[in-house]
Amino acid sequence: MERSLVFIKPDAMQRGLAGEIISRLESKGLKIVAMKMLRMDKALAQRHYAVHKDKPFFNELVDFVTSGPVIVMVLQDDDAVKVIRQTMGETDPAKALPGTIRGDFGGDVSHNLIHGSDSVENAGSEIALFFSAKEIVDPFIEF
Ligand code: IDP
Ligand code: MG
Repeated sequence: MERSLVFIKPDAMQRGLAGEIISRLESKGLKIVAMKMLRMDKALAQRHYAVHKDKPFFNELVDFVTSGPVIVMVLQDDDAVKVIRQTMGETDPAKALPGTIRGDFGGDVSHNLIHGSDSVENAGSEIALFFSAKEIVDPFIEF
């Protein structure tokens, strides 16, 4: 079982796409094991995107992701990281295939609707930034 950190970015929240995005992820079989809405402060956004701190778009990225609320989730499934990345589509919505979230709902490279961890290792540290262990509800109870 693998876990990934996903958040619905402020552009998707503003466009009313949260339900559609969550629905697509659930339809792929991913289980929500943690979820909350929050507005990131700059410190949290800078830590989350620390790997990009020397990129020319870093400040714009931090400003954007702190510009409004996000819904942040931990999703779980076999191969969750890869399945989520495939469901999201490529970083640049112009290059993302139809059928993917970014390919179908567009935007641009700075406003691309969704974050998903890019590796199991990064997923672990990203999850720890947003959630305490007791906020993650696992295992799923059979009923
Ligand atoms: P990812 O979200 O598909 O993993 P990353 O390369 O990790 O893409 O970049 C993180 C985020 O930074 C992207 O989702 C996007 O919001 C933003 N970003 C990436 N490249 C650019 C760029 O060239 N210009 C502006 N923003 C960018
Ligand atoms: Mg990334």
